[in-house]
Amino acid sequence: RYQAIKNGVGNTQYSGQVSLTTTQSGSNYTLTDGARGGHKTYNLNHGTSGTGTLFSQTSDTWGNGTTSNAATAGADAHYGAATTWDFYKNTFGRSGIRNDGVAAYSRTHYGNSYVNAFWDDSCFCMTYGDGSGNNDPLTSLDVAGHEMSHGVTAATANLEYSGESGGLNEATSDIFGTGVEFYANNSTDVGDYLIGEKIDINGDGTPLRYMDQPSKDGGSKDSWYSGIGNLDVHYSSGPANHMFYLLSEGSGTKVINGVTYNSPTADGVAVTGIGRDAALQIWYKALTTYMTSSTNYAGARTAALNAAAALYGTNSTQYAGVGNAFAGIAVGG
Ligand code: ASN
Ligand code: ZN
Ligand code: CA
Repeated sequence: RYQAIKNGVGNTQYSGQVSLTTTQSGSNYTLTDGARGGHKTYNLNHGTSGTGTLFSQTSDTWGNGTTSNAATAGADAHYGAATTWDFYKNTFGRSGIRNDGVAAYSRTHYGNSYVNAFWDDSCFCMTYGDGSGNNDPLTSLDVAGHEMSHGVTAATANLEYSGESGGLNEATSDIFGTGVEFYANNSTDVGDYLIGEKIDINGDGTPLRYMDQPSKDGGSKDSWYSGIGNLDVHYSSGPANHMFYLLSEGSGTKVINGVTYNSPTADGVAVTGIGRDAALQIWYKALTTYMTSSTNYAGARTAALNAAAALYGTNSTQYAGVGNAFAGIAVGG
């Protein structure tokens, strides 16, 4: 049967109106992205196993911006997968999560009032719950980028998901999820150094995590200390998130896209940022070339210094910036 790659329209819940790559098959359109490995987006319709049904309809306009239309979450998820694909391809030359050109797939409407989203390496797939009261799907762009980046980590350094390496694994997902959000350059979903600011996961509109000062979430730490590996990985990620913010933007107060950040350093010494683009390149090279499954915070510093040396040289401001940013989270030589 005749199949063609199409440019559909998504009326998303979190990112406004976006273009979606879809597939026309006879008189139907499906959420199948033929431009990015064939990524498919499914509707579990509140089930918790299998794939449910592929989003399919006779119109190529998807969702209505609210949870009243099941395809809205499909549009957000499909947009998140495409933007994550494009971020990795155009920022790092990485073709898909495993760098083999193969797409994952997405499942939306998992369970009932399920307040989480997760990557599963065994199915090579992404799953999104609908959030509290099935009203706040976990399909925002930074969450999508966070979760699929777990697949990238699994395919590269494979940081073990416990102890300090677990915190580094989590931070890597926050770092690249944030990279995806900035990459999108979406006027209704601007980039920030907050995680989950759109999904109202706390019920009071506050974000899940803050990279400039992770302790603002009430559980994460701003700086490394011996024993941080005993925390939940979503809290021991704090120092690495903080390091990435310092490396990108520097310490102190700064307004970016209308959000005010205030980033302290462990030793009170001011840090100058090297810019987010260079910080992303350094973290990606560190992850994919120098880190291993057991890398800890000290090892992450060495990996990032090695990456900065390879990319920019040891006399560069970028190399010095890595040392300064790690000193800012109490990880030194
Ligand atoms: N959403 C969670 C995360 O990516 C799922 C998990 O517990 N791994 O961190
Ligand atoms: Zn995670
Ligand atoms: Ca965000």
